[in-house]
Amino acid sequence: MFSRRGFLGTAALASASVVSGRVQAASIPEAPHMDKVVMQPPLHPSSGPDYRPVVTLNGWTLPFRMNGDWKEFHLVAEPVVREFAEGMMVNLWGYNGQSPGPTIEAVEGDKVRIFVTNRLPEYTTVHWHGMIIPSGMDGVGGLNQPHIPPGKTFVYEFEMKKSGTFMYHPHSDEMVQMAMGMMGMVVVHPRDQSFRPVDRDFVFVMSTYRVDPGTYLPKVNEMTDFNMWTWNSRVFPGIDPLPVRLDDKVRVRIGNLSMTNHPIHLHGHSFAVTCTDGGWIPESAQYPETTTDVPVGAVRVFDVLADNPGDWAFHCHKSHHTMNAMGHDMRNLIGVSRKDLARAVGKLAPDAMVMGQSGMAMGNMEMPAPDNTLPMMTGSGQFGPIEMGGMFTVMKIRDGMARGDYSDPGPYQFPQGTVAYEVASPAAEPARQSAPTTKMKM
Ligand SMILES: [Cu+2]
Repeated sequence: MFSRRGFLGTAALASASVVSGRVQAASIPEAPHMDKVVMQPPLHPSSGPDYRPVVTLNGWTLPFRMNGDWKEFHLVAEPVVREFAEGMMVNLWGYNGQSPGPTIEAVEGDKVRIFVTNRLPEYTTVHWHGMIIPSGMDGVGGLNQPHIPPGKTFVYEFEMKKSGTFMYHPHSDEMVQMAMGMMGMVVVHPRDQSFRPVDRDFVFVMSTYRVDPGTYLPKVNEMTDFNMWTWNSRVFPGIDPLPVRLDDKVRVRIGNLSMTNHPIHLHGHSFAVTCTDGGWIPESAQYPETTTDVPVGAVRVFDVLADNPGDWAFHCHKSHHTMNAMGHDMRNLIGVSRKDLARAVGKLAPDAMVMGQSGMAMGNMEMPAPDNTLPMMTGSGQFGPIEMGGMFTVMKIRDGMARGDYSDPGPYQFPQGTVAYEVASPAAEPARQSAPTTKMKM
């Protein structure tokens, strides 16, 4: 990582009145690189206006340097290897060592200069989704700028006109580049720190991939039939939990750059959507929810008061989005006698496994899978298998956590007598309405 102090001396040289300075290639800041796939601690600003930084699930914030009154960032578009969860590596494209790229944080009113170096084998651009910027900085290749050829560096310069939550992604061969994981989030903090402050602030972007079992590369021409449903290119149990201190005010910022909507659901609380990529929602227009749909190409931000301690599931409510790669052509066999079926199938395919007679619970089942393939439903908790994959994680709300401590507090210690329990003996047969014995008159 580079030193920001070393650049303070240049402040006097730059004129504060210059809004669009053309910079020399020699002054490109070093590009920080990340090799870890777990949430990095919040990056507190050491220069410029102060703010309470966000944390990125399984990700990090891109450090900046001040150059005069400009905040300078350096993104490097490049091939990366991303671990979706332990046991599965995927060859993606991303930025600065990871896919998605690092979160870019700034403050309303900041002037930012973002260098983009292209180390991909084809051209690219960066579009700043939702941000109010000059047309020539909007990043649609061919329309707003020439595409950035491989090996070249372009510069984007604009003012962060409004605070909020935005996204970045290419507008250049985007079917391929988005399917390969090129995206990231932008958080612009309000200049007035008293505007809707929170104690904890999480951000992530949702994306989907088609990675066939046993392979390492997404199919980039897939349009609908995705099989990996990811938050920051991770799937459960690889997605970081959200550690929260009891009674903290928590903000969760969610971007959707997948090709379908995701109804995102938090257990144990109600929340209000407070911001979209269009801006802050007035308090008079907010209403309580427990699930909010995040449309394609949109951001939804909710604020929640974490006043209910425990381990709370936090997930997409489309059931197949909380699973990993699965066979699509499975028949529904609930209620079919496994013995009869096994006998019939066994004649045709001696190694076949007949499943699904009483549902598809997989707690005690180990299925053979090709290399680099995660189980369809996986993960375990203190009471047994969780049987999830994809877009699922846990908000862990604990009394006694330190402010700003984002370490995983481990499983919840349930107070005695607060967990659903088995009763000693079966209840009496429930009363049932018996069928009418006489014919009804029609
Ligand atoms: Cu979903």
